[in-house]
Amino acid sequence: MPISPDRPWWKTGVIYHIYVRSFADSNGDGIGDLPGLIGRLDHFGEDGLAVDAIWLSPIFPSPDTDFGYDIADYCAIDPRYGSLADLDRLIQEAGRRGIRVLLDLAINHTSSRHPWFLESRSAASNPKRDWYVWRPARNGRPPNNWQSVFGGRAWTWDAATRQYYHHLFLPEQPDLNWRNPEVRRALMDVVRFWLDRGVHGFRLDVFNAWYEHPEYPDNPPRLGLRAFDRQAHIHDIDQPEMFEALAELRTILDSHPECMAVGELFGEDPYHAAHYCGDDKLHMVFNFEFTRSPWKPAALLRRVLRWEDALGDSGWPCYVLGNHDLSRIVSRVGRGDPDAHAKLGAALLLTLRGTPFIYYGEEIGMADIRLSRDQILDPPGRRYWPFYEGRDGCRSPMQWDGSTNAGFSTGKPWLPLHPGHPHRNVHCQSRDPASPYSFYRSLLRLRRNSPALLRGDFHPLTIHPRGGLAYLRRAAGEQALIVFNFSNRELGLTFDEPLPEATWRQVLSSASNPSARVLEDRVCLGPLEAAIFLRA
Ligand code: TEU
Ligand code: CA
Repeated sequence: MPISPDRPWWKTGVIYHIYVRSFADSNGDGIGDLPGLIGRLDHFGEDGLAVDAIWLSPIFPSPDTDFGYDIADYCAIDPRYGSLADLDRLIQEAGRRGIRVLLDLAINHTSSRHPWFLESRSAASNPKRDWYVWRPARNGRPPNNWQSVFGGRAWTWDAATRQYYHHLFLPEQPDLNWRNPEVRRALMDVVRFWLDRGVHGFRLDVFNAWYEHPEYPDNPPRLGLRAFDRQAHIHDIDQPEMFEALAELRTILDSHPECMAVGELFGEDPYHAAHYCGDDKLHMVFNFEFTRSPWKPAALLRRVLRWEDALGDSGWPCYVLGNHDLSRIVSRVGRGDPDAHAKLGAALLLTLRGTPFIYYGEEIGMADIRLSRDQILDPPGRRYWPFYEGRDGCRSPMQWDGSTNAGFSTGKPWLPLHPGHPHRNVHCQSRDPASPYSFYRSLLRLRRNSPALLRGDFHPLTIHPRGGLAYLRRAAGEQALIVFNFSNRELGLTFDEPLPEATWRQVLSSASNPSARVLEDRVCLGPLEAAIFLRA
């Protein structure tokens, strides 16, 4: 196996996703902020998880109709989160610990209160009119059949100027018109602004929706539950102009050392994702498969193999177990001990070939909160309740310790804490060697020092696994064997091919009393156990 010692950090590193609003509040207003986060940086340093980068959900000024994904100023920090000086300090303090900072860029749309939109909306003759997507009515009706992701039409009528404007999300999130060269220039300037300040890159929100078809045709019908899903999105997303824009973005990124971009692909599929990855495109596109897959070895492996196949040599795999839009992993998977599932998830996330993203709280096995109807703040949750409770469940405050409000805030948190916080928090778990947190820490450390886990290939040992999963990561000088038991019973796992003959040294098990053993023709595992073995 060729291994290149000079792999870029984003291929060997681990990225931690922070929903800033819910992470650490310094001033008691119940909303997490940058000074709070700076105060918690040791969580990521050498004595903590030792991750390579943190990605911050949007921290720009925003009316918060969609909690920061409706941005009213791209080159400032929302005062509730802090100031530009706080961000500079964060970059510096994180840098001292070897941690890079990534920002979240939502540049498909702005807030309807962004000065650009206020101007654009002010008159059909305004010079910024064309910065957004304005269309006349069609026979007194919207310009076409496009739907909003969050429900209803993707067009809102502006009575004063007698035209519709386009919004893939809320009416408060009007889509920018990327076809206008001034818009594209302004947005690339935003990218430069943050890179020059020292951030190491971006997570790009719904990037493949930047362009729409220039003639705005109807989308063709398709089977689906919601109106949005009942059409094939061939004209409102994935337009060919994307590639030119990504090439420009990539040139800017490459002119700053070690910078990267990971894209959130709307309606992602591995082959679709692969089109957007490469040297003149994005570094990575999120793979959300584990957030929907059955928690079963065959289903998980099938998804891993499909991405490995699709990405080939030009793309790079990455994995997430959850994010701020989706139910948390332990609330979604399997029966049995949630801590055991949290550790199985960690073992999978951190040993596959690719870049792992940890969503805050996963390291302590945090679960979703349940909200009553009047507690729901998320717009789609309010619209579709009781069929859909929205996305607030996975956004509850980080559970740091046993003090007031779990050490998140001295004031009333913007969302309720999970009721389990007195017993499930970083402080408790850091003293318990059997906790998910301790497992994450050991595994992250192991990974950091293992050529096989950092650079090895991916070689499954069972093609149609049942109950358990086993694969090798093979690099020059070291091989790792990773085995999982997804069932609640003891398991003897046999392989489709013989295990390479060697003495395998167990270096980590997720069980407090490990039963994992490599025998001649199989591996034995305890219930819900994951284990890692190494050989030279
Ligand atoms: O998400 C895009 C997106 O597709 C999700 O909204 C998804 O459809 C939904 O969460 C159902 O699970 C990104 C951001 O991650 C999200 O928070 C924003 O609301 C959205 O873009 C608009 O900016
Ligand atoms: Ca605060």
